[in-house]
Amino acid sequence: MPANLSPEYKSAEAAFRGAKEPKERLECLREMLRTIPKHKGTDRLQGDIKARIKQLTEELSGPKKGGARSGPALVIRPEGAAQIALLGPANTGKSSLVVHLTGAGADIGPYPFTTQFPQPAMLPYEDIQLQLVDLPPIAPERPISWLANALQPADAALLVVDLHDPQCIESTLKTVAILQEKRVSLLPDFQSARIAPDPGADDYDPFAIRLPTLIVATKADLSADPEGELEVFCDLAGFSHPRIATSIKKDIGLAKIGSFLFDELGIARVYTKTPGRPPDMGAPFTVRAGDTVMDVAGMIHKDIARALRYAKLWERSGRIRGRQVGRDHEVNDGDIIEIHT
Ligand SMILES: Nc1nc2c(ncn2[C@@H]2O[C@H](COP(=O)(O)OP(=O)(O)OP(=O)(O)O)[C@@H](O)[C@H]2O)c(=O)[nH]1
Ligand SMILES: [Mg+2]
Repeated sequence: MPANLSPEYKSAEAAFRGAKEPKERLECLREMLRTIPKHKGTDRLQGDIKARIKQLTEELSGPKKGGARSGPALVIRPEGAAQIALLGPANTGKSSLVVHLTGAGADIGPYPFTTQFPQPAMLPYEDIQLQLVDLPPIAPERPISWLANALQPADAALLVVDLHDPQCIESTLKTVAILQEKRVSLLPDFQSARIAPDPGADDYDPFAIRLPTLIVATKADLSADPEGELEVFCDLAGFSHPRIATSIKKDIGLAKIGSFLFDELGIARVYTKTPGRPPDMGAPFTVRAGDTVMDVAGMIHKDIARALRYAKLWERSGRIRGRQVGRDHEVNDGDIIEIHT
């Protein structure tokens, strides 16, 4: 990133990175363009920002006279504890997987390029839900202009591969290369993916999308040794990512996907209670490992976060029972908190 960017620009960029809603992101991009110092050193970045503004504006515009774009949403609003994008070559079983994991309806076909638009569906895991986003195949034959914007809100990805396809390695590497061109990297390590890159670094790219990725091999029912084949595939293709072999026909490996994502994304469920009443164990707030009492309060309401003085906290383990904690106390999965303002 070019040096001498103004503090106004930097704060607009920080807001952009934090914005999940497409509309909010568009506003941040406009603010970035307004505040970026206009000189040669920022030409490329200015061009990038303009291109993103154009794309997002088109995606957000509803049906218009004169035949502008109308139709399904291209950016899915995040819901549930995390958003997970399904990526992969054509016909690997992405839509089938989403249907089996979520019970949603979707277009499934024995031919490539069945799915054309992002399709969200909720995967229940214990008392929370993870949002899966089925996507069209990523292949050189069908470029997807809106892909980078669609992946911006995602927290993680499933790279879905069909080992039964003789072209599997080649087409998967093409998928990864297309993503790379769009500055989307599929990271093998969920832990280090949580550490945000330093915006002050020389090679910092505000448009880089880093998705911790689980490789999901489908159609394990068609193979005598799916796990062995998956290992060979990852060796040959050079993937060090975590991996699971699955089949929807024989129900292999499917249950592991939700628990893997829950654990590796560091999702923590926090239940709330009001003084003198039992806790609400129905719908937990979901945060990430390392988040604080203050973060949970912010999810309840901005005003509550502002007025927060302390909380009383109960741990699921029973180790802590009603202890007073400060706003910076880091919460754990299963905690119950009572907010005092
Ligand atoms: N034997 C077997 N076939 C499967 C399995 N999962 C999916 N299929 C088949 O694979 C084909 C493709 O499935 P889709 O779910 O449409 O694949 P997709 O990746 O969404 O395809 P595109 O949207 O075109 O990229 C269909 O014929 C499915 O029935 C599986 O676990 N075992
Ligand atoms: Mg599909």
